[in-house]
Amino acid sequence: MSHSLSLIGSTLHEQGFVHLPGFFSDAALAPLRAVVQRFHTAWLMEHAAQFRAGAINSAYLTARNVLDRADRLCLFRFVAQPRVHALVAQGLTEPAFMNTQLFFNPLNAAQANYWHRDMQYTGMSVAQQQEALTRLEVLHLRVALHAEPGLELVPGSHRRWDTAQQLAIRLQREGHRHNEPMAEAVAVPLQPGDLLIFSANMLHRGLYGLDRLAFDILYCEREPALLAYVREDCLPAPDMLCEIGYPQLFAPPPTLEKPLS
Ligand SMILES: O=C(O)CCC(=O)C(=O)O
Repeated sequence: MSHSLSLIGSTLHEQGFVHLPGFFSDAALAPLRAVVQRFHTAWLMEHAAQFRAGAINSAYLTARNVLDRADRLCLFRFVAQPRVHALVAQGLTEPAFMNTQLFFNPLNAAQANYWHRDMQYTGMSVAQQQEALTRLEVLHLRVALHAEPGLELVPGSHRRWDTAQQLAIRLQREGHRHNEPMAEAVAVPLQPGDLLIFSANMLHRGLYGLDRLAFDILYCEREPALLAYVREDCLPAPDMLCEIGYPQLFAPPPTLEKPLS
């Protein structure tokens, strides 16, 4: 690794993101690309209406009923490989696997992108989002499978609440649109094999174009409020765990408390 782990950790802590160009070799990427392509082809066939309606991402690639055992194992091994685990451990105290997503281009090339913090889609009020900002950390690890314009991010915003203007833009208030340029943003274009780690809590938006097909792995702190988003059918079966590194990453979602009878 060309950067030291502690420098990656401190950059992630201060900026909210780290770009590691060429982190994965072509050889490491080839099996992942093939599995992802199989998932994407199946997804497009099954979700044609959603794609036509403007979808730019899919999720739950490791679900039991989509890919076969060998493909799922390939994904789990990728998620839990030592080099990746070492990075995730720089940003999270007790990391847990949360989900996988795939980001691609909209059917309509003119479709607008949108600034957001991931947490705004969980049903939290604005006050709750502000309170949760530094408490509920989720990291995206974006693996670029092809060249893509990447993401635009506002450095430091994972630890800092929106300015009045940023809030108006991302929530489309006071006549603002969520695809307006945002002051202080930096764009991070990606090449195949690049890894971009970023906090889901920060202000960010995807940049559409080129052949973008990005595999995002989401890891979170082992907090019940976050583990509640883990889908049990997306975790490895017990007989797979011995074939995967760091099985402790795959924490089952918290069980619902039994109602008192
Ligand atoms: O790439 C995109 O379109 C958006 C990515 C994003 O918002 C995310 O990963 O949370």
